[in-house]
Amino acid sequence: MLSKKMVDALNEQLNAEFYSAYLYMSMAAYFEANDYPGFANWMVTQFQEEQFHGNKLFKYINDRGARVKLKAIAAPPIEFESVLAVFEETLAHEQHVTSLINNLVGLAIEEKDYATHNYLQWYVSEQIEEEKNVSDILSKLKRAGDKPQLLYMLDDKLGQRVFTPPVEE
Ligand code: OFO
Repeated sequence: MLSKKMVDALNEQLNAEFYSAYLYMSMAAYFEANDYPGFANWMVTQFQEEQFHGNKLFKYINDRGARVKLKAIAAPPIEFESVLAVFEETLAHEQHVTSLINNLVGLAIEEKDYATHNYLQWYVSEQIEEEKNVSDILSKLKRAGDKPQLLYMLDDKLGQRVFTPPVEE
């Protein structure tokens, strides 16, 4: 059985995942408004990934016989300084989410909740991927600098990203 403290913490994380989804949709809207359909597509795919992360937590809390309690989702920022600034904010956000996951793992260890500890390992691995994906894009953006042609090529490439739900074990 999950402790009350753990249920509250998992519900907080559920909210954080849906906030991430909301944040990335806002970034997609910014890109759409600034004629970067490929970057917008990448962010919409990220939105779908975050929904998947949230849904996975929803299922776990229910499977353990606890109660999901949804809270208000904070409003994300709407305006951004540049393409580079958006991806810098994305990396900072993912690093923040990694710290939230690490705190959850810490709580699971503290409470000797080995089932939740085991369950959270999926998120630990996922965060490595999340940070790496954004870091790779940031390196390319920095190399492209303000050369419109390179930016266009990167936009085109990121337009090919599609969401593939991970196979659930
Ligand atoms: Fe759910 O990983 Fe990003 O925030």
